[in-house]
Amino acid sequence: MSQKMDFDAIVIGGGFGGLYAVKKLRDELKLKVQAFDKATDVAGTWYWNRYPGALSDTETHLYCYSWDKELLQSLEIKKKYVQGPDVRKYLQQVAEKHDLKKSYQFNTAIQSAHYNEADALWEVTTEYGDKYTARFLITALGLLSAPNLPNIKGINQFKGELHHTSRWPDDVSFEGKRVGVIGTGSTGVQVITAVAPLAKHLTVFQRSAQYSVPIGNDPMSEEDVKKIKDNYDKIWDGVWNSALGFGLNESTVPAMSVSAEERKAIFEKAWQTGGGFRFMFETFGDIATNIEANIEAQNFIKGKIAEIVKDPAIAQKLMPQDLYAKRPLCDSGYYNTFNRDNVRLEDVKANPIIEITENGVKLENGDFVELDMLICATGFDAVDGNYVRMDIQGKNGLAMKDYWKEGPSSYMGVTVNNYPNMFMVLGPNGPFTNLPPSIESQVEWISDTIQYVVENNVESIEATKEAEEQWTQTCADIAEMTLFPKAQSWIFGANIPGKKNTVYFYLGGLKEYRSALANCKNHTYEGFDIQLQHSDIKQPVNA
Ligand code: FAD
Ligand code: NA7
Repeated sequence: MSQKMDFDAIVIGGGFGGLYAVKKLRDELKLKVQAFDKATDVAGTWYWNRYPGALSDTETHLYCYSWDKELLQSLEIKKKYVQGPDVRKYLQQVAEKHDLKKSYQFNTAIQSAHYNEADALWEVTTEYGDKYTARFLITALGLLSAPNLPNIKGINQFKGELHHTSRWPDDVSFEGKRVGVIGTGSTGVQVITAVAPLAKHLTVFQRSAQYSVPIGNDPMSEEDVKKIKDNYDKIWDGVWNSALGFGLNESTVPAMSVSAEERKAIFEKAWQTGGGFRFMFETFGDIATNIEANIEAQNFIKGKIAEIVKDPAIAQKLMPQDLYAKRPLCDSGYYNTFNRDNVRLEDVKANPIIEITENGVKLENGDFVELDMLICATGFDAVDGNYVRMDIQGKNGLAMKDYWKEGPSSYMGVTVNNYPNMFMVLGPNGPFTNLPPSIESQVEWISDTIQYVVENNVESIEATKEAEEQWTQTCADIAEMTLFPKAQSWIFGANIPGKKNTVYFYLGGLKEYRSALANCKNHTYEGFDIQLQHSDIKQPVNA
């Protein structure tokens, strides 16, 4: 015991996860907490993703915390879905109301976190070389947070404006500009639809076509809002007892159990209602698990593309060739955007980008697209990206990027063998759901666990190898029951060249996930190695 302990807990991240962790540990457990974010303010995802069209596709009333009931009642619900700036505003409100900013040092990237086994302390080093120690490390680094910049020959030579959607500056103008967008995932679909009417010309470089359905982002009447606010307890109860946490009626009806006419009518109703998760999970119960059902959904959406897009050759390019088994997308007029005179679609799977030059994009067939601005909507090194980009070392100096070389593993998405007293929010193999309810569930479990540690003379708590392996296997087994691993997407790490294509999520649903957390706690942290403190060891500092 030699090192001084600066804080009881260090929290990294100022998004939904980090903010709630600070609130719980500082205000409820009365610990001395210091938090960091490399951003200059709170909001995490929504601090960084300021591109035009940024929108949550969780409905507004469920893209928030359940625990601040007062804020739920004052929540501004303008439309069914909430725009990026309004999520930012909400998280600002949370931070200000609970005085959370005073616990943060912003504009500070954490470069390393090393576990000192002798002292059972985490030592954290900032980008400025400052070092701090704490007993507990809470990493709320974000699962869609580490940008994936495409490694295309010549990209750095481009003399026009080059933006990644998740590093978007505030003062971008499109007027009179020839804009290119690389990427047609959830972000690409949003930014393309929003930028097309603003730019002089827009070229979309599409590598994989996407299934997308209308979002149905209707304005909310006073009556709609009242109905939600009067029934919030019941609504949240539905969320906690659901698989997806999106507040929808998760269907259990197999698609092929109804007639073709009825199936079409159900799809049509969902198309008219809007919402990607609704379309995939509220229509039928087996679209994500049964190939026949999946093909029916694919064909319905392809039929819509053919109806909407006037030029049949463009419509054909927009029709995906693979399964409808990526994160379900929804949009505010995406396919219709390709009817505009100022929009051109380049299928860069058929005709790849071979180079980016000072003033545009060179394609394999010799075409050259001159651009003033290039937008990379190329996604993220998702889930473990921020973990392996940081220097995290556990027991015996074990580097996380080495430990996870063959794909990340965790126990319940919150803890990792060899990394005692470290707790992750939305770590690998956590639930795939509407995320604020999963974040809340995890932060509450983390807080309860830390309370247990503090009250029971525990020095360190660490997931066992066996528990971690079993959880990872459970995640793999559940994933195999679905069609998701058969589609190439970030959900399985397939979007990053060289990244291990493996399981990154627990697809067993929120309700089951919460019961796994609760069972572990109720069985006095089964699956954990718990070391008691020696008598001379530090006590929590307490603020
Ligand atoms: P984040 O909000 O990502 O926050 C992590 C923070 O950690 C960041 O601010 C980052 O700067 C900081 N950080 C990371 N590493 C370091 C370091 N080394 N040092 C210092 N700071 C660090 N989810 C949904 O459920 N529904 C949606 O509709 C939805 N829409 C989305 C739309 C977009 C465009 C994106 C990108 C994501 C969307 N998500 C959605 C997922 C979203 O990320 C989560 O809902 C949620 O915001 C995650 O919160 P978080 O606190 O875990 O992480
Ligand atoms: P995604 O879903 O990973 O989409 C990224 C897109 O960028 C996708 O269309 C990729 O094509 C494309 N891409 C990536 N690299 C390249 C290169 N080198 N060349 C051409 N095209 C490329 O990320 P998003 O940001 O849209 O969405 C991620 C999540 O964040 C989303 O689910 C929301 O929750 C928010 P590909 O499909 O790999 O062929």
